[in-house]
Amino acid sequence: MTTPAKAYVVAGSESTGGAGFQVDIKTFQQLGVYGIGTLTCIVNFDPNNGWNHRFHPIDPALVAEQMESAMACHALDTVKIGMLGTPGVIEAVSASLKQQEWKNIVVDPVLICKGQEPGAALDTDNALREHILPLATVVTPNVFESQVLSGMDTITCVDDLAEAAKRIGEHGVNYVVAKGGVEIPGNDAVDVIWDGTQIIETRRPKVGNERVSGAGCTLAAAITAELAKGNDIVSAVETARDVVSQGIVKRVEGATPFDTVWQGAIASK
Ligand code: PXL
Repeated sequence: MTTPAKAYVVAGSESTGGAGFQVDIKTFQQLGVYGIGTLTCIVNFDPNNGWNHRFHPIDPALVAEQMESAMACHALDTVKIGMLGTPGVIEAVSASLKQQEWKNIVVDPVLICKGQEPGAALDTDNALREHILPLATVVTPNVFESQVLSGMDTITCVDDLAEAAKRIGEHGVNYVVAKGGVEIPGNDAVDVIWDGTQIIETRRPKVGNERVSGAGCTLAAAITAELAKGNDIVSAVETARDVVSQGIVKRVEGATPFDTVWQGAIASK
């Protein structure tokens, strides 16, 4: 018998394999963690229409049923929440999560998916803030999401990012990992961790200036896997950044206009 650490993900499928659920499960496996997953929606990029997102929600009752199976089968204490897609799914996921105790709830606050109605997206943002963020122990916003969640008008430097992280922390999240990515000028991609008392900066040299698909999903999934193994947040983020940096160096090309992260680049841990 084998007893690996287990991590659970509740997220959407992105059918080219470059983001979402597929990335989460690949990342868990690469880091030696047994992955369990629940699908919330399906996103199919359209090759005949500029690779625009075709978004298909999954019935909230079907999401709840998947969560029932997963949570009954495995003693889980660590979960990543990725794209949820609709207010109905958000409410179902929140209700299911509340049926047990969790040590780590890592929320990647995927706010906008192209192809969704702006009005629907706003409802979804509000539902995420109301039902999911209060449950989060870790949240991993990119610059845009940090702006929206902190209410700041602009984030143009690392000090702004740190301020946004502190403000998001006021919502009761234990750890905010605010990602600067390629958005903030400088040679390094800087992320900041707010732990409720201090800001910890983490840096990696930028690998070009192009956004690579799946970087955010990979980062949050790797943090989740490392927390599932019992590691602390700072070492989890550092390992996750190595997974992403090396995965971008060895990125994978497809017919889409952007490359995607290769989760297999880092040696299995
Ligand atoms: O990268 C954000 C993301 C997350 N989850 C799903 C997605 C995307 C972006 O396309 O499709 C399912």
